[in-house]
Parts: sequence; structure tokens; C-alpha cells
Amino acid sequence: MSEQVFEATIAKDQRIEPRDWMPEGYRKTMIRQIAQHAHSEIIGMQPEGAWITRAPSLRRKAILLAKVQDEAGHGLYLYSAAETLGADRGDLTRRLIEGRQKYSSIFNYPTLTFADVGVIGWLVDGAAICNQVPLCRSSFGPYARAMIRICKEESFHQRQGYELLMTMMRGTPAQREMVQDAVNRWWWPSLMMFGPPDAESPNTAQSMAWKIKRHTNDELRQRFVDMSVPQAGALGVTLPDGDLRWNAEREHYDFGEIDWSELKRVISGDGPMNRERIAHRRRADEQGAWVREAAAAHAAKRQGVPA
Ligand code: BYC
Repeated sequence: MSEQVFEATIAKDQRIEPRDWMPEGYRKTMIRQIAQHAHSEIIGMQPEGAWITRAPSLRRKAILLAKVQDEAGHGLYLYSAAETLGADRGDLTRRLIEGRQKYSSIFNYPTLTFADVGVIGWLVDGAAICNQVPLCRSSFGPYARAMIRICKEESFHQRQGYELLMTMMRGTPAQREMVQDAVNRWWWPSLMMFGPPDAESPNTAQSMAWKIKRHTNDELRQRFVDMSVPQAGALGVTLPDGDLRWNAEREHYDFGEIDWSELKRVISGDGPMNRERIAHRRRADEQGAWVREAAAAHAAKRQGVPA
């Protein structure tokens, strides 16, 4: 009976809520995806965070600080959504630190110049929006609702990145070169954010049937390419792909072969910055232990429970 109610709710495009009956596989998939998403937001604070002290003006510093704080907020909404399914945030963090749970491949690349901050806003947040807007209609209520707010903030992040790049492109030849160099380094990893090709994506079929995912990895990757090509033109940069051209028959841009061995390497922990990212997260967790203990002791005291 409960399974029928679950199936009927999915079929009617209504939301599954935390107290509803759900198959164990659905619960596990949701915890996996939401936890990976939360970890990505938190680890994603590091590449841009590295530029807060070096931002070239007070205005740029304030903008970057606000953006990185937004990412912490996104991580928190998402950990809360995972907790409605019975997961424990401390346990999820341990799994991340011990390499037992994944986070987005994109955050394992270094941010070498300030242009990288702009390109992360334009391409990485742009890819995130492409992937996340359909997740606002995801079948699990708390995840779908968290996505609505996250997407609004991501749109702002994307525009700030594009505006920063526009400003640099109006600057000196050296600034324009910095932008082009950053685009060259981030373009292919941004395409990899959408995950393996559909034929090699073990989770897509089931997640589409449960209406967790609304589009396949390849569909969203194509949407992102189609959206980015005119933006690159307006900016005056070249995307580093000699095979990129409009296909009038398909009404989409064709693009070159992605190096899937690179994505596999980065996902399995061997990307350019994987070790640094996890070591930094582990250090922050250890250094924050006393704050968590003090907060728990304070909460217990207020409830009249001896610490
Ligand atoms: N990186 O069967 P598949 C942000 C894993 S944060 C690492 O296609 P699925 C931002 C995948 O998890 C952006 N791992 O899986 C923050 C699976 O592994 P397991 C984060 C990847 O779940 C700060 C295996 O490969 N966004 O925007 O159906 C600053 C097979 O893949 C990746 C989200 O997390 C990858 N790129 O589809 C700026 C969005 N791709 O668990 C920006 C939510 C795949 O089976 N997540 N894997 O061992 C999703 O939409 C989906 O989980 C994915 C993958 C499309 C990513």
C-alpha cells in the first residue's frame, strides 16, 4: 500500500516529504546526492576563498566575501535537507574527510589568478544553474525547496563573475590574456561537472524514474554549451575547442571529445588539488571541534540537562 502511494505521488508530480514512506533505494540515493551537493558547496568555498585577502579592491573583496558566505549557507540548507532523511551532519562530514563520499570534481583545480574568480562565477556557477534549475522540481520536497533559494543566489553569482570578466576585458592586454588563460583552463572541467556520459552513468535511469533528475547528464551539458557560446562571443574570448560549431540540423552546437579519463582521475581523488582540499577541510573540522562542543554544552544547559 505504502509503495503504491509513493508511486502515485511520483506519477502525479507531487513531492515526497520526509515522513512519507519511501523505498530504501530512494532514501539512499537522495542522501547520496544531497550530501555530495552539500560537500561541493563547502569544499567549493576554498578555491575562491583563497582570493579574499588578495582581491584587488575593497569592492571586489566585499563581493567575493559575500559570495563565499552564500556557499556556506547553501551547504547548510543542504545538510539540513539530508538530515530530514535520517542522516547526521557530523557523520556526513566524516565520510567526506575520509574520502568515502564525493564532491564535485570542479573544485579540485587551482585558482591561479584573479580572473579565475570571474571564470568560476561565469562558467562554474553557470553550469551549476543549468544543473540545478531542474532540481527545483525534484521529487523530494526539502531538496526541491532548498534549490529554489540556491538558484536565486547562484544567478547573482553568475552575473558577478560575468561582470568581473567584462571589466577585465575592457582593461589592459595583460588583463585580457589573464581572462583567456582562465577560460582555457576552466572550460573542459566545467563540461565534466555534468557527470559521465549518459551511456556510462549508472544512476541516471533510476533517478529519472523517481523524478529526482529531470534531464540526463548529456542533455544538461548540451544546454550549457549552447548557452555559453554566445556569452563567450559577447565577452570576446575564445572557447578552447576547435570542434565547436553550430549544427543547423540538430539546432545545437557540436563540441569536441571530453577527456573522460581526466574526470575519472579527479573523481577518484587524484586531481591537481584533491589532497589540499581535503586536508584543509580536515583542519577546519579539527579546529572547529571546540565550538561544536561549547554550542552543544550551552544548548544542554539551556534545556536543563547536565552537560
Ligand atoms: N564530480 O551516475 P552518475 C556549486 C559521480 S556546487 C564528482 O551520473 P548522478 C558551487 C556521481 O556522484 C555543484 N563526482 O551520478 C559551489 C556517481 O558517484 P556514486 C555541485 C561526480 O548522481 C561553490 C558517479 O560519478 N552540484 O554549484 O546520477 C562555488 C556516476 O555518475 C561528478 C551538485 O552536486 C562530478 N562532476 O549524477 C561555486 C548537483 N559527476 O555516488 C559553485 C547535484 C558524477 O554513484 N547532483 N559524479 O559513487 C547532481 O545533479 C548529480 O548527482 C550529478 C551526477 C549530475 C552530479
